[in-house]
Formats: sequence, C-alpha cells, structure tokens
Amino acid sequence: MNTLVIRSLLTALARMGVAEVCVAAGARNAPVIAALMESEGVKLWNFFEERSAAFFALGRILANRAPVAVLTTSGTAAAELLPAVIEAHYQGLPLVLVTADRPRRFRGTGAPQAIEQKELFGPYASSCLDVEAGASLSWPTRTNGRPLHINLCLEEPLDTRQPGIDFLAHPGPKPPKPPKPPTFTLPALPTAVLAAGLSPEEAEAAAPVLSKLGLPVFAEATSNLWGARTDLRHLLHPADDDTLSGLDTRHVLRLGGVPTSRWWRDLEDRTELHVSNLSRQPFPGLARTQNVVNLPWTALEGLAGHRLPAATVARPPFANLPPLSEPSWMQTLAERLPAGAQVFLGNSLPIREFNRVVPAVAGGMRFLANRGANGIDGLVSTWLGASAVERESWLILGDLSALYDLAAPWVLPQLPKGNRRLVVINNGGGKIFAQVASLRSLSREARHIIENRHRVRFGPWAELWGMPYVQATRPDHLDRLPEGPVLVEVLPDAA
Ligand SMILES: Cc1ncc(C[n+]2csc(CCOP(=O)(O)OP(=O)(O)O)c2C)c(N)n1
Repeated sequence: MNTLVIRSLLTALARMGVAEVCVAAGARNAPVIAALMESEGVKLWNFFEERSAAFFALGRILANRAPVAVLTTSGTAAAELLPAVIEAHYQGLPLVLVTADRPRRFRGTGAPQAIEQKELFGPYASSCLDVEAGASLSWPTRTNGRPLHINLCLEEPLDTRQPGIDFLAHPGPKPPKPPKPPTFTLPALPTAVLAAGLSPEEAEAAAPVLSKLGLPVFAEATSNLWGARTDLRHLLHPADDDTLSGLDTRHVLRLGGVPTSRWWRDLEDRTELHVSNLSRQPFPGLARTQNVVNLPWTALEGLAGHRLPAATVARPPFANLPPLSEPSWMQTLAERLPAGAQVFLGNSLPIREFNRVVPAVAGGMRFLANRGANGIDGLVSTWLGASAVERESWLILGDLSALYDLAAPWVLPQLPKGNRRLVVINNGGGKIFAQVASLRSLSREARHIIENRHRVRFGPWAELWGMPYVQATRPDHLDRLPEGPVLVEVLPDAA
C-alpha cells in the first residue's frame, strides 16, 4: 500500500515540475526518502531541521522559479514549515509541502506524533491533499504558483525497500497560456512609478516600457532595474524615504512587490492620491480601497501605450554620512559588491539602508529579499538556497536576523563551490526600533527590551560551522576575503 502511494506521489511531483526535494528525516517519512534516493533526475538536499529546509527550498524557488518540495516527518516537524509557507504565499512561490502522517484514524487520539496535520497551513496553502494509502487518488498537475500541501498518511510497517522513479520521464507542465491582457485606463494625473520585488526577467520586461513612459521611477534594489539592459538611469531615483520626501505626485504606479518605504505606508491615509498596482501578486499592499486599482502583471504590455504627465521630484538635501556609521557601511558595501553578484538583502534596516545607496552598485547585480511577510527569520537559509549555483553571492542582514537562523549553515557542505559572503551588520540589537519616533519616549529599560540589546559576537558561530570569519571595523578589512564561504561581521560605529 505504501509503495503504491509513494510511487504515485513521486510521479505527481515530477509532473508538477519538481526536480529538487529538501528532506528532513524521521521514521515516518523514511520510506519516501528511500524512494527518492532510488529515483533518477531529482536532487535531494538534506537537513536536520525543517525550518531551514523550508526556507532553503524557498530560496531555490526564488533562484529558479520552478516548484521545489520539502519533505517532513509527522508531528511538530510539519508545523516547522509554517513561516516559510507564509512567505511563499505572499511572494506567490510554488513551495510544495509533503508531510508524512500517521493514518487518519490516529487523529485526535493524542497517540505519539499524531497531530492535526490536515489543513495545518490554513489559508497559506492553495489546497491540502490528505492522501491515505489505498484511497483513490487524484493529483494536481500544476502548483499555480502557490504553496501546496500534500499530507501523506502511511501505514506501518514503514518499509524502506521502496523503488524509485525517473523524474525526467515525466516532463513538467507546459507553461499556462497567458490570460488576455486587460484593457484599462489610468488617471491622467502627474505620476511616479514605485518599483520593488521584480525578478531579473520581470525587470527586463518592464525596463523598455518604463523607458517609453518616461516617468520618474523610484526603484528599490530588488526592482532589479538599476542594472537592467535598457538603460533607465536618467529616470531612476533611489526609493528610500529621504529621496521619496522630495516627490510631489498625484498618482503612483506601483510595479512588482509592496514597497519597503514608510512613504508607501503613509499612502494609507492620503486617500486623494491615486494608486495603480501592477503586480504578479493579488495584494494591493494598502488596506484602503478608495482610488486604488489592481492590475495583473499582463497589463504591463498595455502600459507602454499610455501617456501620463510626470510627477515632480526635488532632490533631497545632501546628507553627509558619518564615517563608519551603519549607512556609511552600506555605501561601502554597495561600492564593493562585485559586478554580476547575487545579493540577498535582509529585512529591517539593511534593505532600507541599501535602497538609499543602490545607485552605487556595479552592473549585472541581481537582488533578492523576503518581502512577502517581512520576516527576519529564515533569511540565511533562503539566501543559501538562492545561492546554490552562484559563483558570487552575498547576504547582508542584521544581527537579530542572523540569530534566528543559526542552524542554516548546516547545508553548506552540500553546496557547490562558490564565494558566499554572509555579512552580519552587528549593531547590538534591533536598531530599527531606535528610529521609531513613537518608541523614543519609552524608558531606557523598555527600549532595551524592545531592541533586544546584546553584546553577542558572531565569531563562534562561524567556528561552529567551519566558516572563515572576518571582523570588519574598517572598510579595508573587506579587501582580501578568502575564497569560498566567509562570515563577515561588520561592527558599525554607534550613530
Ligand atoms: C520573525 C519576525 N519577528 C519579529 C519581527 C519584527 N522585527 C522587525 S525588525 C526587527 C529587529 C531586527 O533586528 P536586526 O536583525 O538586528 O536588524 P536591525 O533592526 O538592527 O537592522 C524585529 C524584531 C519580524 N519582522 N519578523
């Protein structure tokens, strides 16, 4: 019974286009792991814990845009996937969750390792297939760009003598026929574009359209427009809050993901300002509905035919960055990132500070971030997944973010050779909260707790995973990084 259902699961995965599986083993999923190991044409990554496995899978999807599966055993092992599933939901990524389970009759009994796994991911999975050996099966043939949960109930004995399949014998799904582009009008008002969260392919498609429109474009690093082949430099502005404060507009055309800036959040109350969202995701990124229009990504084609007046942009006053301060370090990093590198930006201050200095980057860079739910968890794992076949890949993240993902480097020995630079900006806590005006009136003790101030240093973390470690207190400490993976701990001067 198990053999039949496992074979049919693997065939279904192959037909969905899954060619990589991240496994975290237990006894319950061991038969599936055995079958995968007997299979051809599928890459396995192995993990001792499921959170990293799921975020790593997310990174693989970000890099390849193909579905990747993560396989867990039963019980809380399955629950460990939730944060990555939420991130995949908001980014529209096809993360396939295969959770081994005890047979259905164990549900609600409190029997060992039997929890309520069916529908465990609630609204964050497009559907949950609760599959039991012996029952008739109907598998989906595509993931539709969303997380999909397959809960696989296996009977004992958990026989690990399982045959594999040839994944390559089952070609993945044909790309869906693109829906007809919509016809739409846009308000004939002074307009600025806000762009974020575009894959390099989406950026290449958007760049000629933006060039035709000739409007000012406030482009975050993750818009991937700064290095696009169509040169837009004359239209581009950094999308940090200082620069946005000089924008006077009546209409915002938002391309791609939800912007990072405070300026965007404040649009919630500026209801007179029109917003047109053009995104692969269905989320408007604002709760207000007045003067907000949502267009699918296929509207991009039609955009080039529109003529809209340009918004006016005043340059922000020149800000002198104190040397060795955190913003100044970001400038240094932006200038030193090697051309063509992949760069993953951590949430909180790193992505915001980098957005200010992005004009300094060399050509051909590709930027990524987890901006679906803006979590500071799973960032190292997601980056490692995205970096898997890169020669040069950088992660820039905060210290608390790094502390969330201490197990992530487990997978390093499984990755092909590459210069992976893990840069922790250690400012001794969640310093973003020191910038929140409403928190400044709190007592010192309260701010201590909110910022989680600490004196942790990251050298021992590097040692734990056998990574070379560089402590950087001056830019020239970045001059000669060794080949291969390196942990760089930047200690900025306190502002
Ligand atoms: C999983 C998760 N928990 C909590 C938060 C709320 N949060 C946002 S930023 C932040 C502090 C981040 O600290 P750090 O990574 O050191 O970056 P810094 O603020 O110093 O740039 C926290 C706790 C979050 N975004 N995600």
